[in-house]
Amino acid sequence: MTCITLALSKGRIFEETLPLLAVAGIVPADDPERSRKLIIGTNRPDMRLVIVRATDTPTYVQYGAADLGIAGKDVLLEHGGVGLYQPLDLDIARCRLCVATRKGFDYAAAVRPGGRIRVATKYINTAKAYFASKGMHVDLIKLYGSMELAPLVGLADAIVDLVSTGGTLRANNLEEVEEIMPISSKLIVNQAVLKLKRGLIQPLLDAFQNAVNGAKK
Ligand code: PRT
Ligand code: MG
Repeated sequence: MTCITLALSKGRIFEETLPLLAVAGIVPADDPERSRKLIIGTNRPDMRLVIVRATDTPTYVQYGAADLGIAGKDVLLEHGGVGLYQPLDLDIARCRLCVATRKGFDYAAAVRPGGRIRVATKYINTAKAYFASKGMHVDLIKLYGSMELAPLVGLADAIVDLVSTGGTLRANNLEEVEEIMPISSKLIVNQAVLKLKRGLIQPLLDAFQNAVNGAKK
């Protein structure tokens, strides 16, 4: 039997994907928040889920270890999208990628021609492209978590990070000074797999498309 493997990260992507899977008639056999299993079956004998770190999802799909996956645009931009087909924006796990500084920091002055700022982020590629497109000179510092701390302790003048409610920025006396782009999660498919397993994958793509259309109504 030909099988399909879908890569998902636990947390918000898993939770917001559940209703879409339900519309497609797919019900996971376990809850990854409770189970320690990394491979989870579903009610469909030809479909299973693999639970991965959010930043690893494109890698599993790129190499065909998973046939398809769901990943944030933030993660996809950093990955570069090699070997991936991105047929559908699922409009879930929405937030925005922003530049933020300490409240009161004169960002406008700091980024004037000739100025130079230090920016901490885990989105090095995206940040580099963004500031270059604006002709700004920045020194980028790679972090792996809690970017919000960096400006507070003098590691950086600004951060590039995701914001959804703004609560984390507020709690840390930071403010958003620029939006880089809106973010949502996309369905990604291994390019070779799409051709090889079209018969199995296409109905799934259609079901996801219907679920997204339904959710928008
Ligand atoms: O948590 P972990 O380190 O394992 O990995 P991860 O943070 O990459 O995964 P996860 O599950 O937290 O996020 C998966 C995807 O959800 C991201 O790649 C985004 O596309 C999307 N998403 C949507 C978010 C948020 N909203 C979000 N608010 N990802 C992270 N955040 C963080 C943000 O980085 C900041 O620290 O939440 C904080 C801000 O939230 P507010 O509500 O206080 O503004
Ligand atoms: Mg997180």
